[in-house]
Amino acid sequence: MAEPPSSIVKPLPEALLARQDGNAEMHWAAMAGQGHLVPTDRFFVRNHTRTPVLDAGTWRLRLFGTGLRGAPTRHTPIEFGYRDLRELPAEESVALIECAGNGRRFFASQQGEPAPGAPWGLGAVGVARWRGVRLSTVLHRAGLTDAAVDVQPEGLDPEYVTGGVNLGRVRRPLPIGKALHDVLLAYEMNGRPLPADHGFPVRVVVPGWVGISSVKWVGSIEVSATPLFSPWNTRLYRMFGPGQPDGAGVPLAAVGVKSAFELPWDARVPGGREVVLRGRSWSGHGPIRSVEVSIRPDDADADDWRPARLVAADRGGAWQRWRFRWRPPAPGRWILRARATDATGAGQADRATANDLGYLFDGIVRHPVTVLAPPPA
Ligand SMILES: Nc1nc2c(c(=O)[nH]1)N[C@H]1C(S)=C(S)[C@@H](COP(=O)(O)O)O[C@H]1N2
Ligand SMILES: [Mo]
Repeated sequence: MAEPPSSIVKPLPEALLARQDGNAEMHWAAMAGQGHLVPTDRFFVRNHTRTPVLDAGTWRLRLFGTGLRGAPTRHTPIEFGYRDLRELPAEESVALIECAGNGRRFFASQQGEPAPGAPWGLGAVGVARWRGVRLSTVLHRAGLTDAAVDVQPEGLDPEYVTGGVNLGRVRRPLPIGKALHDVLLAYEMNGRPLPADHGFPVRVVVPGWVGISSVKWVGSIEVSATPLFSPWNTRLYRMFGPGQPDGAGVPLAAVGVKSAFELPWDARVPGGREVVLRGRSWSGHGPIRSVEVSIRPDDADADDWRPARLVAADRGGAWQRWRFRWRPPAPGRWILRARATDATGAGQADRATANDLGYLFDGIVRHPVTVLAPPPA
């Protein structure tokens, strides 16, 4: 039987990516032996609808709003073409993009608190080398005024319809402080023009913030002297639920702390000899300072934490690789755990804060492996 048509353009080899509806999740085993960056062929894809195929020759970025000199309107925007952007001073940024729902399935499997939405494991995250123009450069050229408080990039992909309601094109306000700080309008990913699925010809890259901030296929940017609202900062991408003040938290910004082993789920590990376990940890709030690993035969809370060795080349980077030597004491089922602490002191606990839409899972993931019997001597 033929595969259903994909909303994604790039090939999705089973060894690298797992298809789930319109999205594709990276397999963590596909990062084993890789450097700091996630190769583009295995970078996760999250589409609200489908990847549009756009023409850089006719593409325009249109800026308008009350935060620009002369307050140009949607119909009288300041325009930039692809070549205009390419001629502006270029900058590179090695930045992490993580879906706010990454790790969502552990709310159900570890805490008995299921949440609707894409049932991501830990593979909705990636680090790439992005090249483009600073958003601040384009905003200043477009006539940014001191009155601007929010900017709202909007994508050129189809309008998003959910539960019978058309929410319009994907768009989400970004506070002017972050917009001017380290945000890129990227046209290259890992040294090549952006692939269609990752936002060709131009996407926003907001380092360390929830992926929805990094609008792909950007076609316009509203710059406003008053706060902006869209479904993506009001009814979506906030923490909803009983634990929240008035039932809803602030719009999500930086991602929390997470750790992942570069192993398949239910990996088979050779017995009878020392193995080196590898993984990565990250946080949107700052560099990772330490990582600890605990390995037990059961699912009980761990108390035997020991430090992992951090890869020196990643210090201060977008994420931190680490390794941990382990000699399995016996064949059978073992539970691997890793927990990290970032430069702000934020860490990972046994449970994450439950919330209605299953965002920001930052709990310690219990990763099962099977240790094989050693070969006879
Ligand atoms: N225009 C547009 N931008 C978008 C999206 C989208 O559906 N449309 N998805 C967002 C979400 S939820 C995430 S997690 C990231 C994923 O980026 P990637 O597909 O390049 O990994 O893109 C964001 N930007
Ligand atoms: Mo996302």
